[in-house]
Amino acid sequence: MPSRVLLAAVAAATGAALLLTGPGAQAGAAGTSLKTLAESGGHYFGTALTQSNLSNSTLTAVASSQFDMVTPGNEMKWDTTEPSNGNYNFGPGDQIVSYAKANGMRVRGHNLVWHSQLPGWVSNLPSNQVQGVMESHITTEATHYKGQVYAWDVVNEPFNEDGSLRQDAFYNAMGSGYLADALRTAHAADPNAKLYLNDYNIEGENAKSNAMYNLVASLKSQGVPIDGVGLESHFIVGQVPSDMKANMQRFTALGVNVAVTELDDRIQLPANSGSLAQQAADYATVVNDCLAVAGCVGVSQWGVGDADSWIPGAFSGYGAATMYDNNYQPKPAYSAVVTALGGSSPTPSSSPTSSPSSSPSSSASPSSGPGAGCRVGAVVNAWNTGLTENLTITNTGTTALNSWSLAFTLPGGQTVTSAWNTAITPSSGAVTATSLSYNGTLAPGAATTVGFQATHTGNTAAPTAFTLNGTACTIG
Ligand code: G2I
Repeated sequence: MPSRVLLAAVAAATGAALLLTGPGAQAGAAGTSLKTLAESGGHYFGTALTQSNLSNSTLTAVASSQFDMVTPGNEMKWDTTEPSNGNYNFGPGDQIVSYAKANGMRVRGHNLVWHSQLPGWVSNLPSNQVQGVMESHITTEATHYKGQVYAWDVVNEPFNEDGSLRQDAFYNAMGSGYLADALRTAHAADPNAKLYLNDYNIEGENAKSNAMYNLVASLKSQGVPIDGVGLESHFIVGQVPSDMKANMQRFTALGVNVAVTELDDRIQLPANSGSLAQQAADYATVVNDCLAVAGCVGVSQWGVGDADSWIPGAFSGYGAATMYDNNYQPKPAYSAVVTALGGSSPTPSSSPTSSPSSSPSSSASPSSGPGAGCRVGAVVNAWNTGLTENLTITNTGTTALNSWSLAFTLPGGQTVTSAWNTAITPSSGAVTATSLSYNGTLAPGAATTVGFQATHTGNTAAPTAFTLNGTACTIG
């Protein structure tokens, strides 16, 4: 090929590649996205949007390209929709529905009955008027949106942490019967909408989720229309319950769907490559748990990007809870979710670099011999086609290291795609992970944690042997 033709071809290819970057970037060369990947498995991938979000074109570019389900962040709540008795305002909610329709997205209605964002006039009603007002509110709102919402969170957050019902205006007036009454009223207004009870801290098995389980079982046995349970899933990084899948399965065994309705995973700021990697593993865990449960219909993130998240305002010092950073660039969690959904993982702009640092000087470190010793603990988080692995390296010897290199062999089929706190080369087979400028020093007894993300073809095992600066390490 003449060189100028080659140059033109390279330029064209480069141009095409550039089109795939930036806000709303597609996930890979095949033009995949969260929504197309989710849809290929019969699921949806949603986000919450508020009215003010709609005027941010960077945000909406991501929203419309990546998500196929919208939950209005505030616009369908009682304080907006019926600020005074009998006076309804559906304008803000209608704007969200119009945006969703224009972009081929469905809507999760959120919510009809909730103790919060409830106008004072409802809480101040004499108790013998609450049932009528609640039924009117549900009927009017669900009728207004009839045929336009896929699902309703009919009652939001009914439980206290100990599994007792909140003593809000509805419970105080009607007792526990308000839940069945709300569901029946919503069903009468929009028989095709899926009706959900939604709550937080019910993702694992605990007193609150047990109470939700018992409630759903009781409602089902009475023939009350209930289609699903929403697990809000507002997590702290590293704390996704290990029994989330089992918990979802026990709900679906009752004959209802489950959905992850408000996913975020907050990090103590500032985020670093380690916390972002753990967040990526957490997001992958949640998505994989949903995919593994027949009857888990989809996952929604609460907000598009970190700039839209409620977390910094509610939890001082925490943030970075979504898959997109403040500039709507995808974070490692985005890649992890793409991979979990079966796509090919892009390299997110904010992922930790895996480019090799300058080679450590071998003379700076002792090799095997008197004074040398090490221990390596490996923790693997795997999903269907990918994994993350954290390696904690402890200097168990008596001599300080100034730099280190850790040799190990990756199980067959594993290929490293990115690394944090280390550089790994080559990407498969017998590899070496080397220290970076800031973690080469390892005093006797000191430990450092590094890690990597890899694709796999079925073998998700950790390496079985490690050698640090030529010394064989113990495992554990
Ligand atoms: O709190 C996070 C979510 C927990 N589950 C139910 C969701 O409905 C809830 O969403 C949040 C919204 O994202 C926030 O935007 O609900 C909050 C209220 O409980 C919303 O915050 C409120 C602020 O507290 C108000 O000061 C503000 O006027 O948003 C209002 C509207 O912007």
